Amino acid sequence: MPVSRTKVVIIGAGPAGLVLGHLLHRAGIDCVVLERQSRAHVEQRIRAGVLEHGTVELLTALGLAGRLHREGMVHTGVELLFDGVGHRIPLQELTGRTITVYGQHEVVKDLIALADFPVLFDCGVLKLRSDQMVECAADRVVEGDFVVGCDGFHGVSRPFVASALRVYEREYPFAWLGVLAATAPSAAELIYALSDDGFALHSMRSPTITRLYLQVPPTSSLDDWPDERIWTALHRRLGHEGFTLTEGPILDRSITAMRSFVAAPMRHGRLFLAGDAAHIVPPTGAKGLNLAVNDVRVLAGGLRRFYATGSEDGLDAYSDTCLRRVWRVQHFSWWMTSMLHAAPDADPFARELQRSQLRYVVESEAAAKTLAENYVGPVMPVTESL
Ligand code: RFL
Ligand code: PHB
Repeated sequence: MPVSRTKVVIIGAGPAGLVLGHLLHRAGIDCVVLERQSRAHVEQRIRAGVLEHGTVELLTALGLAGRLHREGMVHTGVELLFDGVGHRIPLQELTGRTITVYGQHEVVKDLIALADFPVLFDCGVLKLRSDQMVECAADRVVEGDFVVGCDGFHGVSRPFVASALRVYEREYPFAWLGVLAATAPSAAELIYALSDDGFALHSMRSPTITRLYLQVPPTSSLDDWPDERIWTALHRRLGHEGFTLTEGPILDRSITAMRSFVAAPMRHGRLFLAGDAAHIVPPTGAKGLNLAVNDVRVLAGGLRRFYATGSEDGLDAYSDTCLRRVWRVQHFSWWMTSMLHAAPDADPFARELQRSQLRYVVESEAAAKTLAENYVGPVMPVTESL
C-alpha cells in the first residue's frame, strides 16, 4: 500500500476537524482531513444551531464568517416557559455578549468551501495502525507527526485507546425528536419550555425555516410520531398567551438519545481526541459544537508552538486545559436538562424542586446571570488563537 505523508492527520470533517484544518493551514502546518461520508452528506446533516459569541469571533478572525454574518441571526435573549408563562433571559444585558443562530450544516458548508487544504470525502479511516499512521478506504495509508481524532462519538479513534481511557457517563430517560419545518419562526427568540407533558424547544434556521424539538421516550421511533401527533404535542407544550405556533411541511426529522459522556485524557502519545470523539453533552445547553471548536483552538495553539519551537508544553497541557471547560459545560448541560425535562421517575418532591429552581432562575438576577454567562460562553482570547 502506498503511504502518503503530512504533518497532521485529521480524522473527520465535522466542525472540529474542519476548524482545526483551517487553524493549521493558517499557521503553515500541513494537514489532511479524512472523512468517511460524502461531501453532500456532511453538508446536509441537520444538527446544532446555536453558536457562542467566542465561536463566531474565531470563525470571523479566520475569515470564514462572511455568510454567517449575512445570514446568521444574532439573538440577545432566550425565553424560558413554564407553568404556562414565558420569562425572557436578557443574555446581552446580563453578559454583554450574544449568540448567533446559524445551522451547523451551514457552518460545515462554509468551512469546506473555503478550505485551502485537502479534505478527502468517502475516505473513512478503517483503523489506526499507530498514533501516527492510519489506514483508509481504497487502500490508502496516511502517516503524520500527529493524528487527531475528530471523528465524532461513533468514530474509530477513541476505541483505539479505549483501554487507557477513564470514562464518565450518564444516560437520560428521554430523547429528543427534532423537526425542521418550512414555516416562519413563531417567535423572534428561542423558547425552552417545560410543560406537564415534558420539554419542547422552539428554534429556527432562517426567516422561513423553524426548528422544533420535543422530549420523547427513549424507546420512541419516528413511526410513533406522525405529523399530526408532533404538531399537537408542540401546540400543547409551547402554547401560551400571545404566542401562536405556525405549522408547515416537515422537511427533516430525527430522534437523538440524550447522553453526557467524557473520555479522559484527551491525549495518548501522538494521538489527540477532540470534539464529540472525546465528549458528548445533551443538547439542552446548545454546547456540543462550541466545545468541539474550543478543543481544536487549544490544540492548534499547542501544535503551532511545537512546530515553531519544538516545545511540547502546549501539547502536554492540551487535555487538562480542554477538560476544565468540558466539565463546566457538562455541568451546565446536565443542569439545563434536569431543570427543563419531565423525568418519568420524578416524584412530587423532585417536581417541586424543579419548579422552584425555574422560578429562581427567572426571578433572581444572579441566577439568571449564571444561566446567561454559561449559555453565551466565555470571552475567548481570539488573537492568541491564530
Ligand atoms: P461530528 O460533527 O460528529 O463530526 C465527526 C465527523 O467524523 C466523521 N467520521 C469519520 N471520518 C473518517 N473516518 C472514520 N472512521 C469516521 N468516523 C466518523 C463523521 O462522518 C463526521 O463527519 O463531530 P465534531 O466535529 O466533534 O462536532 C460536534 C458537533 O457535531 C456536536 O457536538 C453538535 O452537533 C451537538 N449539538 C449542538 N451543539 C451546539 O453547540 N449547539 C447546538 O445548538 C446543538 N444542538 C446538537 C444539537 C446535536 C444534536 N444531535 C443531532 C446530536 C442538537 C442536536 C439534535
Ligand atoms: C437548534 O436550533 O438546533 C438548537 C437550539 C438550542 C439548543 C439545541 C438545539 O439547545
